[in-house]
Amino acid sequence: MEHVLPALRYSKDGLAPIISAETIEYHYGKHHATYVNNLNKLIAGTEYAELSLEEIVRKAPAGPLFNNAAQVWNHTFYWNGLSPKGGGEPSGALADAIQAAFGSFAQFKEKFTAASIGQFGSGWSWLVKNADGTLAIETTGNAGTPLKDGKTPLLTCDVWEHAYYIDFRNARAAYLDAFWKLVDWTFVAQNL
Ligand code: MN3
Repeated sequence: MEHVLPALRYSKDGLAPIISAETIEYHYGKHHATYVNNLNKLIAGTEYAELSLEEIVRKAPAGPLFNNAAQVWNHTFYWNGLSPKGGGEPSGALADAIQAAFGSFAQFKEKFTAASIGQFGSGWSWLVKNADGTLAIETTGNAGTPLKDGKTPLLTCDVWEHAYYIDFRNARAAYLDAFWKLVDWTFVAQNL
C-alpha cells in the first residue's frame, strides 16, 4: 500500500511566530515528504509492501528502510503533539503520572529539556510509557524510536537541526523554550 504524507492539524502558519511557516514548508513539506517518498520506493515489491507503517518500523532491520519508516512515524507523531492552542500544563491522570515519575511538572520539564539539549547530534527526545505503566524520558539518535523497544510514546521533540535552524539557528535551547509553548497536552493524554 502507498504511504501518504498525513495532513497537518493546523495551517502551515498555524504555529507562527513560534515555529514559522518557512520551517513548516521545509520540515514538513520537504523533509517529512521525502521520508514518505523514500519509504514507498523502498517497500515496492518487498515483503513490507502491504504492512502498516507501525509494522514496518517494528520489523525492519537497521538500515534505510527502518530509517525512512521511523522518520515518517516520528514526524507525524511530532506534528500531532503540537498545536496553535498548545502550551500550559497537563491535567488529570497525565498530570498525576508525571508527578509520580518526576516529582512535579516543573522537574519533568527541566529533565526533558536537559535531555533534549544534551542529545548529541541528530535525534529525538521522548516522554514514554513503559510496559509497567511508569513514565520515563528517553532520547534516540537519528531515526531511533521507542516503538522499536515496545514502549508507548506519549510526546516527542525533534532535535534534528532541520527542526529549528530556520527559526533559531544553532540555539537548540531557544527552540526547546518555544516547544513548550506549543505542546498539545490533550494529544499527550490520549496516548497515555
Ligand atoms: Mn525532523
